[in-house]
Amino acid sequence: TQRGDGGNFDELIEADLRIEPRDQMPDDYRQTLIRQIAQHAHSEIIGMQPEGNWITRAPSLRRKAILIAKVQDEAGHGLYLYSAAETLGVDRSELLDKLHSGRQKYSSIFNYPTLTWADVGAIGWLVDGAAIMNQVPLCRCSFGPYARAMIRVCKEESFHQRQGFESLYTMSRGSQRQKAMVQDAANRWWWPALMMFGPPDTGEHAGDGRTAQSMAWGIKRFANDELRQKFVDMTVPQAQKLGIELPDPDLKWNEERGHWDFGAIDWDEFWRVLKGDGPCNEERINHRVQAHEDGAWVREAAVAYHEKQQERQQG
Ligand code: FAQ
Repeated sequence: TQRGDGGNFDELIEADLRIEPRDQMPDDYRQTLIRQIAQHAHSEIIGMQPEGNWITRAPSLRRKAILIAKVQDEAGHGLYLYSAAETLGVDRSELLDKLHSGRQKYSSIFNYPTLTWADVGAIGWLVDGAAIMNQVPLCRCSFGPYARAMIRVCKEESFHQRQGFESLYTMSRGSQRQKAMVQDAANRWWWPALMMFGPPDTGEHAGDGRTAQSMAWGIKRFANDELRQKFVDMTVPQAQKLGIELPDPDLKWNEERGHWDFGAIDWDEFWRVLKGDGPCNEERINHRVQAHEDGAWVREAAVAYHEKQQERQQG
């Protein structure tokens, strides 16, 4: 079976080959991908806001330049992902409408505020850290355009994670006040970062659970809880290096399992934030809608320019 050449869907999935836009695919597969890629794209775009909040207040020119570049990278990821979604036959403006009207989601994590400069470091360390843990397996996603987009996104995301850690490491060796800011940021971002991996796949707090079907289709490669555990295992030693305590009294190395045990996640908070009742949901969407409206003239100018070019070519 040839890839991208009208191959049989089940055979391609069975052989762990990529599905390309021109291949026939079940409608549910297409819809699942549109939903996930759109949600991912929206997260990148909304995710610019919490950090963007600190661009004018970065403590040095160097930190400001790094932060501007990072926020710009997130914009690039969003655009890249909207393009990947468009290969499935949807229009970007339709996806944006759904975001603005609350019919499509973005990651729960971006509904939390960035109260101090240390929060910018904590986003790099924990949020980008969780994002890469979830996205590296997506480089092997069965849908070609999404998998390929993830390769570049992950390279940039892992650089972001390191810069976040480096920023916190610098502060953690600074004054008492700086150390306290690092601890406070970790206290507030730890649990929301764990929620980024999505609801548990089993048990009383599980949602409708898309994991099993998405894994069968090769969209997801690991269950939410597996990735969450990998993230905890990776991050605890990093917290030790920063000299901070993670805000979980139940965090304990389990010799038998070879993993860190951790405490119960507040899933009521997660579902509340998803339903729109997080600390910054309203602010994030209002800001996004305003930015979209303010940018209308750019879209109009681009269309006018395109039409003029076409007229010239025809004439
Ligand atoms: N937030 O059955 P599952 C980033 C929803 S990028 C909001 O597990 P699924 C970069 C889920 O949609 C961060 N909603 O669903 C950056 C579903 O709702 P539905 C974004 C969530 O899709 C860094 C329902 O709950 N990354 O951070 C969340 O199989 C720094 C049931 O859940 C991606 O999007 C959540 N946390 O698995 C930017 C990666 N979790 O549609 C700026 C791609 C779950 O049934 C600064 N996405 N839901 O109504 C994925 O890997 C998956 O979509 C999961 C969820 C793992 C997030």
